[in-house]
Amino acid sequence: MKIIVFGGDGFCGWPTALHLSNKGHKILIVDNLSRRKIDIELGTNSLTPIEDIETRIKTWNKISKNKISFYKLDIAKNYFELKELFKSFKPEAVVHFAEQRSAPYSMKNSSTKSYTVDNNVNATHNILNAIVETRLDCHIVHLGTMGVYGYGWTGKNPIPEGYVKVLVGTTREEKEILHPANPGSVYHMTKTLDQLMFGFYCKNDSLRITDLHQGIVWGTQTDETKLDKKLINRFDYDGDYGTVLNRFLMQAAINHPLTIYGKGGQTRAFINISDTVKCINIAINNPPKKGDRPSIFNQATETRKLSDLAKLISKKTSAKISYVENPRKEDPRNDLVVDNSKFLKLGLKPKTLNEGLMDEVQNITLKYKDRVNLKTIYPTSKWVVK
Ligand code: NAD
Ligand code: USQ
Repeated sequence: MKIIVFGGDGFCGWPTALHLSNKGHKILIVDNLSRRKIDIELGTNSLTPIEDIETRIKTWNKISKNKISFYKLDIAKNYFELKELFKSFKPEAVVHFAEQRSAPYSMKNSSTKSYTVDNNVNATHNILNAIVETRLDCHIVHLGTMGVYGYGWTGKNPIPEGYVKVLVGTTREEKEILHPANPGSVYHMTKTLDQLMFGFYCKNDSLRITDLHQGIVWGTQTDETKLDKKLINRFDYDGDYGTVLNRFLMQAAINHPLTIYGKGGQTRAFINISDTVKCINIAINNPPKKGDRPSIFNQATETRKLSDLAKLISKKTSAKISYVENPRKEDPRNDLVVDNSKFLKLGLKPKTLNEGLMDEVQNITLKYKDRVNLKTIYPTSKWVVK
């Protein structure tokens, strides 16, 4: 299949491009390299020494019989160039990772808020527009987030995969609707806007769209990125882009106390990067039909309370735990159970936290700990403007 991976230089996009290439697909990566630019803006870096995109691709193309190509483009700003790209490459599927994905960065100030909205909404809408205008039969696989549901559930019922049944009015008419949106940051809000655009374009133009509501991704390497050291994936650890579990693993490696925000009563959903790439392959192989509503999968394999997660890592590594004033506006505690039966039924065999954590510490965080910029560990973005 011919597939464009938008955002294919990023943390999830790069290993996905390699995995899909390994599966025999013809891959074109499209990325504006904005993530690398933001590292420079924030004075931080990937913990792992990542190569530039040209070297990455040259290295892969030496190893693999299936070649990957790269096109540098800001898809939020250059609609006509994007449309021409669709016309010339004629993808049968696209995977859309190309959004600003950090909640703290999206809450930093008015310009990062506007940038996140402009970038994410326009990137998604331009892809939809281009498929309609070029009349290609192209399946969109989009990376959404568990955060669109919010964290208001009691844990008595699992979060359903995208849609909920409701009884309306005095006649108690049954309807199935998109799960109510309850975003916790400007970034998460853009993902709820994406959902509305997907619903509209499925209804109006019969586009085929799969939206993957992904949990927090942890880990670094996949079978493909391990094949050569120049293929290594990025690992974010700073206060804006570092996600909680990878941050804890990096902190344990440098003997820094694990930074729990608040008391750690927040429960979140997690998935290992090697399962991310497998889920995307499964989604590509199981597209919805034309005329269907967006197909939604919960792409998460386990849920954990942050205090339990910190204790687990502390037990394995002897790291200390610290409680930091929470810079975010979020409930101090919540329970969370997630229905992920669609992926399990399609054959996903999840990698659990218990089996992967120490491998990550030994092969990544201890190995590269000297690259940590200590100044970027604590969070600086605050949710409430004072
Ligand atoms: P990332 O920032 O590492 O990668 C995103 C890539 O998209 C970057 O390479 C960036 O340069 C590119 N990009 C951004 N805007 C672009 C534009 N306008 N034009 C072209 N390229 C553009 O992020 P990631 O962690 O790989 O996340 C990928 C997707 O998965 C995001 O949409 C994110 O919301 C979603 N997701 C990530 C996680 C996670 O824990 N990392 C969890 C759930 C969902
Ligand atoms: N947290 C800590 N200590 C830290 C960092 C974070 O306690 O050092 C807490 C936060 O307060 C929050 C939780 O950990 O309660 C998760 O924070 P995070 O930064 O790991 O994840 P989040 O902001 O939700 O965003 C990440 C990705 C985003 C993706 C989302 C999936 O950056 O792109 O959409 O995970 S989900 O959370 O399931 O919506």
